[in-house]
Amino acid sequence: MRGTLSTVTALALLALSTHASPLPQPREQVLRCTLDTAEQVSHIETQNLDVWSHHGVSAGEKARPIDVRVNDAQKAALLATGVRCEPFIEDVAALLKEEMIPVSQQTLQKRAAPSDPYFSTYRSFAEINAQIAKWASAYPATFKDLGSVGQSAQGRALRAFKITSAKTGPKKAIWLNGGIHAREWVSSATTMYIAHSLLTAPAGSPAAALLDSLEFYFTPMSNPDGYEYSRTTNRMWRKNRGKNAGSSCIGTDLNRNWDEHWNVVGASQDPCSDTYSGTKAFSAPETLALSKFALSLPNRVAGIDLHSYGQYVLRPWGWTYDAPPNNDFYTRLGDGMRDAIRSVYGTRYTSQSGADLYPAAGATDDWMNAKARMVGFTIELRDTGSYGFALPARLIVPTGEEAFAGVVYYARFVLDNKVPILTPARS
Ligand code: 0X9
Ligand code: ZN
Repeated sequence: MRGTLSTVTALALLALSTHASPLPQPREQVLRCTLDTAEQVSHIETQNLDVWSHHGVSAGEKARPIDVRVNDAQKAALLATGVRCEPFIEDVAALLKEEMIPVSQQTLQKRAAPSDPYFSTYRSFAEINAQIAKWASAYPATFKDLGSVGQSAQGRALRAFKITSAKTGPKKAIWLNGGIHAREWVSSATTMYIAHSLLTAPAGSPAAALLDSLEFYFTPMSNPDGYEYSRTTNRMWRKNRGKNAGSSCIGTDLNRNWDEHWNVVGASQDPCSDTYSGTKAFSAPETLALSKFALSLPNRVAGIDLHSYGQYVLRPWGWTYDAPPNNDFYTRLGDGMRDAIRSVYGTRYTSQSGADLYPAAGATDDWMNAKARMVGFTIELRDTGSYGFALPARLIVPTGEEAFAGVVYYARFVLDNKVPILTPARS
């Protein structure tokens, strides 16, 4: 989606500026709607409807349809505006039940590469931490538990670990960050799956070979408070759970709170918005701690921030349509990751700039590229909207397998190519 920055800013904000409502009730649906008039756009905004699709909400012929979650009353009011909608997800409650059906042990065994039962379902914060402890004792030569690199707003530990081979010598560092958005459960699951794949990579495989030249650093759960809140109270929660002075609304969007063109586009200063960027860059303890952690890695060269959904490989910039210096490097890398992902199960990801999804500033990826001297990407994992955030647990492993292929490609690429260091983007 292209347009003038100001128009797009407003529209992109609309896409996410929902005040999340409680856990979806029975008979909530997701409708796919094509907006024809400004009134219809404004209805979505004033009613704070939960828009699931990534791109902005806009009216007119060229506008892409949007996916919006509604209950019966909201649906009636929306349709009264004359908007053209079709049911896209008939029953959100049924979808959420399906999400939680664990994969049977039998199904896991039947897979070509039998997987760990850990990946049969979405795991809690405590279970993720227990798995980290388990790996530390099972793989003492390759796995190092780095403990806590900081605390969330509610005092939960931000856990980190490192995977590399026992081989010594100069190594480059890659950082994989998961779970910054609470409701994107498959992000943390995939981050853990990538760790699992590295730990269990057969000797002599391309993945195992990477560990002789690289250190992989993981922060699989960078928004633990939001994640737990999404598990227990409001499945569609996105932000952290920090209090906001002077407002009863909770939370900062941790992917709008980084110190890179903070708040210039695609972010809100309304604490009730789902894209609230905080009082200043790094006002949230989570982003401050994660940024310090990344900067503490002197050999850092690259990082990926994992999100869902949409199936995108997003290269810089995310805050401006301008192409970065060395755009060719980024495009070749992104396109190669897309193709590597597709080679596993044929799943089609789109390789493009973050801004071409919609411009949004203060995000992790742009900070990596502009401020941390790292090659930074965002990956939006499965799917393209059929399940949206509520991806069934049976899809954790396939999503992880293909994402791992993308990560292997990416790691090889940054090893084999001269990594461009971007000068800070112009302000
Ligand atoms: O809006 C976001 O933060 C990301 N999409 S999501 O639906 N997972 O929330 C996209 C971020 C892409 N990167 C930048 N715009 N910098
Ligand atoms: Zn996200």
